[in-house]
Amino acid sequence: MSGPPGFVDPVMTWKNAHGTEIERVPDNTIYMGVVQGLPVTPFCEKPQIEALQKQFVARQGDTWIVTYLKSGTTVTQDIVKFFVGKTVDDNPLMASPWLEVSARVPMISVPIEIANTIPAFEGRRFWKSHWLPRDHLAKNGKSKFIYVARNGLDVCVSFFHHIKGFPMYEYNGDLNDFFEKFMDDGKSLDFGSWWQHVGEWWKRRKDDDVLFLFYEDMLDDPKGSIRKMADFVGYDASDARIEDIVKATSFAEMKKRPIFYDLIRSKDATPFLRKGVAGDGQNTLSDDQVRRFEAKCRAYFVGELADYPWQ
Ligand code: PPS
Repeated sequence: MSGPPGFVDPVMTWKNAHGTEIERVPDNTIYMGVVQGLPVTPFCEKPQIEALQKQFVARQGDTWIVTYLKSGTTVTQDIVKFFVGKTVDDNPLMASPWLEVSARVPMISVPIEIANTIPAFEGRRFWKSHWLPRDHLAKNGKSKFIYVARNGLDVCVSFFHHIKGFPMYEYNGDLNDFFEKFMDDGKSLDFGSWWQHVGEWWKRRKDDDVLFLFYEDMLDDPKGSIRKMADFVGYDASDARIEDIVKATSFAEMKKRPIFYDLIRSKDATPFLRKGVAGDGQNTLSDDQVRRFEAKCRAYFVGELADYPWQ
């Protein structure tokens, strides 16, 4: 795997020297880690996750950006970087480190002992997580959570391109094969089932410490969505300031800026910022696949979520 100067490929490190720290999902064609029974991105690491659960000290003003993969995490990270005094060219990934990832990927994560020392900017710190709502993400009385959900059909297609593009997954399947893996409650995909992830956080959507947003609403009404985030974390911004953040974090503007992930994607891969639209899944998957997905939503979700609020 290639990468920027100084980048140590953690997957190869594990495969070569730390094979017991992480195991491959059995009988699977995607290289995946497993930590505490949950399939995780190969970049994640058991010691880091355990340190996060046992040693991380939550502080008043901490906010976690929580998502199932491919649901609008990075654009949310790009938005909140402005809330902690960063400017347009600053790396969004390090303004809200992904603490489940090994600190051996220093462009996106930090060791937990370092995380504990990161000073709050005007009382705020941000972290990224794809973890389910338990352990370090359960109500801890101090942290807040911005949860972003995206239409699962679009997540599925985006996720397929994501996995195809990162050599660490070693995936040779096609979209039909991937769709079946997604439908199989993500037993062999990073962070498990989309239904479970969204469903668990949906139950928490009215809690005071949770701001539940839809990616689709962020596309339709970026100003309103950013204003909600700002109010939620206590970022006092004028309308003009919010307008500036809207402009800077549009798909077109973000695409002009380099993002670390593209440095470690295959040369022929789709870019990390691929399309940035709603409805790609419906247009790409077959009618039968769409029907099966919707039937699973109706069977799994109850109430408003089953009514498909993201369309
Ligand atoms: S990851 O790997 O889980 O962190 O991915 P994540 O950032 O959650 O999702 C990536 C998808 O979000 C799209 N994206 C955007 N959409 C709209 N506006 C902006 N600014 C933006 N930035 C990223 C990105 O293109 C991925 O979606 P797809 O459908 O693949 O294009």
